[in-house]
Amino acid sequence: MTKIADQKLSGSGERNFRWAKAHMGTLTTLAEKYAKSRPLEGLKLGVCLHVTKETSVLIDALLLAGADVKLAGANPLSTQDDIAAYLSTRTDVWAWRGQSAKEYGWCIGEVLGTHPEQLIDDGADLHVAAHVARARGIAGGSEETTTGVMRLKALEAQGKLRYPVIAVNDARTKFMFDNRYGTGQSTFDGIMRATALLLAGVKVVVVGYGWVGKGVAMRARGLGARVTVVEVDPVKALEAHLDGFEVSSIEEAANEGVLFVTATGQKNVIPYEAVERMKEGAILVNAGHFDVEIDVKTLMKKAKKVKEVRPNVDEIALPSGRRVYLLAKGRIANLVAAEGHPPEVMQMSFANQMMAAIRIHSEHDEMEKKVYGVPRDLEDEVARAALKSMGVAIGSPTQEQKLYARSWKL
Ligand code: RBV
Repeated sequence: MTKIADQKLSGSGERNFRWAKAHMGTLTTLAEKYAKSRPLEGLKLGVCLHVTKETSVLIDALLLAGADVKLAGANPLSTQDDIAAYLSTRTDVWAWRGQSAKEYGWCIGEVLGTHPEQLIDDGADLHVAAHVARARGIAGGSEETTTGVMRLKALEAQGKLRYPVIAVNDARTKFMFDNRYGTGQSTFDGIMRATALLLAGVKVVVVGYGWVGKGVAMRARGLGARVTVVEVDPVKALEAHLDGFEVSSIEEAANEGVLFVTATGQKNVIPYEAVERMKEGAILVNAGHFDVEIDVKTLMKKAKKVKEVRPNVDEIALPSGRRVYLLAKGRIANLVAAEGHPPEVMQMSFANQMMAAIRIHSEHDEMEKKVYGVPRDLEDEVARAALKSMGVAIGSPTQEQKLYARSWKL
């Protein structure tokens, strides 16, 4: 009941699992605690996450807490085949790198076919597939990323959500760190592995100034790039301006940029017309969950020639005679061209996932068919544990200070 690329990679997968685990103290402390109490004993848990070394540490924790886990990858190109091989020695896995869209959907179908009682998802493809199948037998679930939460909130607004979901993405200990510092670093990790080009002095255009865009723009600046932000939300555009970035429209920025990074969760934020105006050699990178942010479809239709010039780099000859380069086929480049976010960041996201899974399991009867946030006390618990794992000590307010904060009266 497993389909992966190559079982022989499991030794390498186990080494990478151990490396990540050693840097994910927040999650492993929780894992040790729940390995004793086993709050997920016997729970059939369907999981759709990027199959990475960090995810293997979460899967390990869920298994130790007693869950019966079935795993599919959350993107056709993001699976680390050695990790899939290692995890398949411990549970059922349907994931390999380089799937067609059809194979990707098939893997999700296999997980649903095991009749899970609860789901963990990244991007909501598993949740949506479950809903198409009327979500029979599913008591609840959680969601990892902005795009997935957007999709689930849309279902909720239409009155179509069939079970309670915890939006792990909406925890401050997730989005402020994973989306910003995680994507900020791993996107450039992907860009550098794929292109090996210099970033200092280069005009980088970041499309979107949400938490991901902020992280990408901040790291681009740190690398010495000249950064322009494209943002259509007036408040976010203002923020980018006061953060000291050039702020522009995609039409304007298209003429100037050398490296373009999308981080919006929206479709066609780099339309084909913008690509047509770009300089010779411009590089296009997507850091958002789905491959819809750059209009790759039209680009491929119009292209005179497409050729892979390096792993994860396609050279596209345009009708104008100019060439542009597309990274990772327009899919989430930090996971396709690099290894995703670093473990120290994912320990927080996945500690939230672990606690969300336990909460849904124990409380779904009292919950409504709604998208829930993560309670503030859980966020604080994760932040404290993360600080400890990073060797940072903080104080606490005195009794006098606590009283002072509450002392204001009319
Ligand atoms: N993401 N996972 C990893 N190393 O396992 N890296 C990134 C990893 C998740 C991240 O939480 C983000 O919200 C999501 O991928 C986008 O699909």
